[in-house]
Amino acid sequence: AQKIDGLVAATYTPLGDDGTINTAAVAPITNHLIQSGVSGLYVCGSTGEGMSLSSDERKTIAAAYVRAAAGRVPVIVQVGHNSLADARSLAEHAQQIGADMISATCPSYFKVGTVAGMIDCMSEVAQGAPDLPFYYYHIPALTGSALDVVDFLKIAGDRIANLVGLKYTDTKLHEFQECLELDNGRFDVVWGCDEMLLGALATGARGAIGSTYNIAAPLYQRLITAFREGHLTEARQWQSMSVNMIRTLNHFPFHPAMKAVLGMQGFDMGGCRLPQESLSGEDISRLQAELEAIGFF
Ligand code: HMN
Repeated sequence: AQKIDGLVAATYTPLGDDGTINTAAVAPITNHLIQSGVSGLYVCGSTGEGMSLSSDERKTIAAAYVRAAAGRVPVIVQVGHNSLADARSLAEHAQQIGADMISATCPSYFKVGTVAGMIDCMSEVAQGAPDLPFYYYHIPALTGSALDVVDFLKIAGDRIANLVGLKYTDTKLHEFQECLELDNGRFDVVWGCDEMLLGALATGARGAIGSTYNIAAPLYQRLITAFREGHLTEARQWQSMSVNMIRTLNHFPFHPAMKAVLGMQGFDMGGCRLPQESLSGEDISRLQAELEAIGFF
């Protein structure tokens, strides 16, 4: 089966001044990301504000990214929704429009109580796109689900026909390693914490999905090359640059700040939807000055 390799950008959803989705901005950013070396696009995740969009908007954005990618890199559509019926219908849509893979968070208002319950939820969603590889999206900090992900994989692997792996967005390298090593590496476990990419590579990661690959893919490419060639000191320097960059972005609401940086790079993504608060013009100038001060620009 196709696996996720290299840097996958968790894409942003461009919004216009009136707050509606701006599909015209999808093609230019997609071309730029592919030119800067990303090997895939992850659409409508946390970064893409999937949870703040209506299902129709999610379908429109997913279709726009699939069209813009035009088969050059795989597109993974995040279809998680608190209504499992809606999640399933988003999965069906992803398959219809020719997306390459799907991924889904678990329901998160009422918490999933048991591993068996989690498998029931996720198989309901995965069945919507039976022909596509399915990646469970493990992001406990945002879903609030504290179930053991290793236990989930152990059982779900035989119960959800198209489950191929996980997007692992937590910081426990030992748990990530367990997932990678389960059943002789049966699962494709993709790393989701950009500021710890080097640690994940050392643990065996092959692919990573993240937001900051939108603005700094070349930095992370250099990190990966240095790591593969055994230049650990250099790899650490690139990771340290990423840590500094993310610290600076976190002086502001993170995703609105990321969209502002894309604006500075020539890609107008607009602001974010509430509850994420967009940056004022003054904030944007301050962010730019702070990024210049750490040598990002
Ligand atoms: C997505 O679902 O859009 C992202 O892939 C999630 C991704 O793992 C990001 N996590 C969150 O936004 C919570 C990271 O890229 C994160 O933004 C980065 O490590 C900076 O902290």
